[in-house]
Amino acid sequence: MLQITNHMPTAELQALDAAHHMHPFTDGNTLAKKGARIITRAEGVWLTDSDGERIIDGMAGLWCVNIGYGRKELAQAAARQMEELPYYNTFFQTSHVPVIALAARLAELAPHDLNHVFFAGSGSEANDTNIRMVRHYWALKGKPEKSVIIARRNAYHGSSVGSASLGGMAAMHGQGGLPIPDIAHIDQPNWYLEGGETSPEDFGLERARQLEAKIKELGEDRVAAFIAEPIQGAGGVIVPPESYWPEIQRICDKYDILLIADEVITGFGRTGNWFGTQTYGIRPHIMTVAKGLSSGYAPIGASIVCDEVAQTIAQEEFFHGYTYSGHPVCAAVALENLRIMEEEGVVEHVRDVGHPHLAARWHGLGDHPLVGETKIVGMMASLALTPDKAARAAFVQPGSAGLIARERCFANNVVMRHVWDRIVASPPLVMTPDEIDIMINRLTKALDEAHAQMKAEGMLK
Ligand code: PXG
Repeated sequence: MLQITNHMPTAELQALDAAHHMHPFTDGNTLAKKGARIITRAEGVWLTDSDGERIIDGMAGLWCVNIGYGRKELAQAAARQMEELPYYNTFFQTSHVPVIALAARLAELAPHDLNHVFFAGSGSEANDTNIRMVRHYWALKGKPEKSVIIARRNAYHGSSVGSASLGGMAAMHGQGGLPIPDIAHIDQPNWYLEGGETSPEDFGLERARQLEAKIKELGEDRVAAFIAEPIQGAGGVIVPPESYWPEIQRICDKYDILLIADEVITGFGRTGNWFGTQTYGIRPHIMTVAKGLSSGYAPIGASIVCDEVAQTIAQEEFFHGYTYSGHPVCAAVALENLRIMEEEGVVEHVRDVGHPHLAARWHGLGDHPLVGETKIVGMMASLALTPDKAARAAFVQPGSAGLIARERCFANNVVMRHVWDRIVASPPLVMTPDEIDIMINRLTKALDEAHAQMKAEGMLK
């Protein structure tokens, strides 16, 4: 058997990667020419690559490694559980200790009456569960025609057929015959790009009222649910105007439709509270969680469901479930992660230390000639790149500037994502002020270099 080790030369690893590994969301031919960056180790907020470079992780992996890398307690929890009970299912009227403990803990942490947990292996799977659960809920209520789920353009809810249908990414819908039937989309509350001369608060109300208009257009008797991320993550960390969520809540309350908050990114401390719904005062019937639930150490997701919906679903067999629903090893890792988060006060660290320091530095970037807007809630942040600050202008080729800036970040050993021409950051929640300074100093240098390159290429006004 081929031995793949960390001591192989980078070029050999890259060649094998290009020959055999199909990457998610990647243009395979372009990557094959360039060669993937190969990460070999990580500790705290620092990654090490196969050339021995030390890279500061401004993305917590993929918005998930909230407690940072290298926590031995999580490895030990996984090893202990593997020895005791590596697998058992939760079908056929059986259960096991880690899944019981995790469900009870989540019921304790989740706000108001979100007391029931249906487990999945990822956020995509959990959102697929939600599609079936809310439609089945209305069928059990004697209203099977209430099956349309309203979501938003530029939302991200996952990559499976169902969850990508909920998502509002046009490029994803263009591949593989999406969306599935009975999904409708309204516009996102992206004031910077779409708000024009309207004030942010009026724009927030306008965009929320699209939900009301869509419910009226379809008929209240056809609409099952509305799903949204409290703050869009993969869409570019789009922070809604303050007026947005209260109006959405009013509309969901007025019309008889369920509210699903997709907390896959915003859950577990990211916004400075345990959940983004608490930051915005939202009362969802279902919350989708994944990522930060285990800090990415093990694949696990879940739908956390309110009493009324869970009690209705319990009326008859729900023909739905995954082999790994409530996997004992993943559940044990998630429990240990939540224990550490609570005992070490990670959410308080975000609120009292991480956010204030990062926010001050992040807003400081607003003075940069390339930056048109800075946004931050808790420890998720974005900035809009612009060729012309005063005009809130967009680049002629959307995404071109973001890509250059992202490449300069990589070259300066700081990981950030770009979404079109927004740069987004979502570092491990445990990042210290000194580490935040290193991250922002590297980002500033990357922006300076990107600015010089764009100037040379005639991309700026
Ligand atoms: N909901 C939200 C809000 C997400 O951000 C999912 C659901 C799907 O979760 P899984 O575990 O199935 O991936 C996500 C995932 C990016 C990026 O590039 C973001 C995600 C996943 C992959 C890439 O920003 N978010």
